[in-house]
Amino acid sequence: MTNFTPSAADKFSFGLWTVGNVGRDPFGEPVRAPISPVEIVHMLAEVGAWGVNFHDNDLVPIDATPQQRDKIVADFKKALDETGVVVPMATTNLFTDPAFRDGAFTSNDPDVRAYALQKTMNAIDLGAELGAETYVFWGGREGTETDAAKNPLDALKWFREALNFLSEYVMDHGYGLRFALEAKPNEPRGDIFPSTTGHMLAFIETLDHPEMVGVNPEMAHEHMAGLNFMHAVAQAYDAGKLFHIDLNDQNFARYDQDFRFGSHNIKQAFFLVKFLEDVGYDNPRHFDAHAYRTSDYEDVKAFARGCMRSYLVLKEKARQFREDKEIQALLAEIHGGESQVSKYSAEAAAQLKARQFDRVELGNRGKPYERLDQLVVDLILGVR
Ligand code: GCO
Ligand code: MN
Ligand code: MN
Repeated sequence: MTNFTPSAADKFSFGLWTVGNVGRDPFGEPVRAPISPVEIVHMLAEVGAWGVNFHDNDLVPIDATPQQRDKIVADFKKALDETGVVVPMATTNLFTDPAFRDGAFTSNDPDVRAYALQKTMNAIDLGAELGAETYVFWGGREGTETDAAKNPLDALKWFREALNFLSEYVMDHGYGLRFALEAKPNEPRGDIFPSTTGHMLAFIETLDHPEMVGVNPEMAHEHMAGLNFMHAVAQAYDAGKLFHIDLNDQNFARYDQDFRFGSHNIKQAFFLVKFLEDVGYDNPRHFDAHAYRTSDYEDVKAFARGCMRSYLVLKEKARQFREDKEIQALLAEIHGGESQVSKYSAEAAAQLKARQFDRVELGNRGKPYERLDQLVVDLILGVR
């Protein structure tokens, strides 16, 4: 039995914007005083996290002078060195500044699109300088409220051009970064594109350098779209594109709640963790969540510890699932032997056409999924 203490091997990371979230919402002012990136790194070390991620402007304010930038980066590096916290991922803020009111790479304004590229190149330099290996693209305002304003084909073309440009930029500089595209269906735009992980996976294949581009699926975002997150993650993994993951929690059919991982849909969180552990996922496990607005910073630490603890508890449950004799016996029964058809040949097709099936008997075969699922529920609830 483990004590659920996080270790570097778990690759648990948090964004500066997550534990540093000051609790502003559309209806209310901040409830927590801002804390510096250096303080956040120390807090993350204290709770046992492995990595810290940032948007360019989480670390360096958008209007900082080059001298201010250098001082901030030096202080941040010192905190990383002192604590051993690493920077696995970096990204660009392409949504806060009013310049991005109509999006960044997909703004209808070509000057804004060019500015977004310039800002991202600078942010990539910053990320690479701090050791990031993954660069996330979340299109915060890439979208519309009215389809009268923007043609999605133009938006896709502009987004593609931007990613192609930036891929070459990364290669040209020998940065070795991989891109991870993060989808979200809406908020803050009425509709954001591409809207789900599935859309992103299809889009990646249209790029000039698809091999360096994967996805960063987020649990809350797929839940906002009413989808099964684990299925999206599995499809990304199957495509060799699961470069990064944003873990949090969320009720269905709500705004982006960004709750503590494992706090709401425990069963879905279990199947997700089980999937990641079963396949041996080895990229960062990033908690893109924030503490309740009611929390003070002590409670923010409880939030961060809780994200990691729930992951590790569910990992232990996944191990129990694998070792549970009754569950495994049921699974063996359910899976019913080897596939009988795999590769096409004229002979295999002819044989299959000639075979007699007892359709009625096939239809009478029940599956003990209720029994199986209750065993899983008992396991998750801790009574097995
Ligand atoms: C959101 C997103 C962001 C991104 C972040 C990194 O809904 O606000 O999830 O938190 O993950 O910008 O790209
Ligand atoms: Mn989100
Ligand atoms: Mn996210």
